[in-house]
Amino acid sequence: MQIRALALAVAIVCWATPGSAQTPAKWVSYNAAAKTVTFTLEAGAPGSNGPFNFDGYTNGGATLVVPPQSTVVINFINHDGTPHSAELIPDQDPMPNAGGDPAIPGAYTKDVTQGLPQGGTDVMRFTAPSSGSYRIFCGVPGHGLSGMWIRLKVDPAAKSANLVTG
Ligand SMILES: [Cu+2]
Repeated sequence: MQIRALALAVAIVCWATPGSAQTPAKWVSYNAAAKTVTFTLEAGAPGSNGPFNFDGYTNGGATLVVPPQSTVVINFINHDGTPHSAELIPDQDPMPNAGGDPAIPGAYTKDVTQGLPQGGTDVMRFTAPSSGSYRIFCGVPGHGLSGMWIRLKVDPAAKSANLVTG
């Protein structure tokens, strides 16, 4: 009986660890010399509340803050069985149902409305303007509206890149 209780406790700890161990530093890095932001964007990141998330965040719950005029490289991967994509759109309501033209040239994955299959990857690469607020949303119809989006902010005062949560 004691062993069974211990096994259960270990199982609970192991189950809880992947989510709580994910820190924002895992997702973003900044090369000051090259003025380049590198961001990992995982659609359907495991260990979080449902698969319709980016890096475990939904409904604007995380903001990628980048310096003005920086080069932004976003490495996208879809972990989920449902196809997903990513596109930069203006930070305004109403949010579109599906992907269209990106807010900044180059700021979208391939197959924006169709989505990339499980394991699919693509790289978004664009230059940040001097300032502005945007959303990174999934362009597959209905996904953004169901909460599959986070924020990107070009902060004129930013000297580095950060993922701000909460
Ligand atoms: Cu999606």
